[in-house]
Amino acid sequence: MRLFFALWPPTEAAEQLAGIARSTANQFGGKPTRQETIHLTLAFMGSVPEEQLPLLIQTAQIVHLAPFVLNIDSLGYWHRNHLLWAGSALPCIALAGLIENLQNALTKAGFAVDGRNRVFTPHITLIRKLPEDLVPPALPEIDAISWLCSSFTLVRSQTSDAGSFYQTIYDFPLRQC
Ligand code: 2AM
Repeated sequence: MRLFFALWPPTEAAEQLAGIARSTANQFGGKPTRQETIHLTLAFMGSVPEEQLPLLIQTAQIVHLAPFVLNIDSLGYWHRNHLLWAGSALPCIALAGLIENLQNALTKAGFAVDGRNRVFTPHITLIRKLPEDLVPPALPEIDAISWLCSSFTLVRSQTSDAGSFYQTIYDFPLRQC
């Protein structure tokens, strides 16, 4: 099973982000992310054997952190993978703490977290497959979109020609004990 942990925005925030994805894709080209698939990845696990699922869930349950407000207020562009994303202009300390705690717990339990040794830039992918010859654009400013993150999710990813499909496997409430 191809799995990842993510923050899933509430409907209103997802609607706003999907609107930005569509309008920006009209301007620059590329494939906007569908509203129902908008998310922020915390840890990408890649392929995990199904029998390891209980341990994976138990491991993520160790993470006890308080809910926090995430503020998405800027766009970024990665030429190397032709991708436009949304993120926070100022790093969110609570989000960084969640990513660090979760990835540490997973690694300690023996799971391989993809990109663990690279710089991890938390982002919400809004457009894929931007034209390869696109000159780095002056990105539009966006109004801040905020939401209270009170849980994170383990998600199964299935890809087909029609795009990526995500299935929630388990929700983990954020709470300090
Ligand atoms: P992306 O949006 O920048 O592609 C599901 O594929 C999620 O996991 C996406 O948010 C994707 O980020 C992220 N991800 C991180 N590492 C990945 C990898 N090696 N392969 C596919 N997706 C990855």
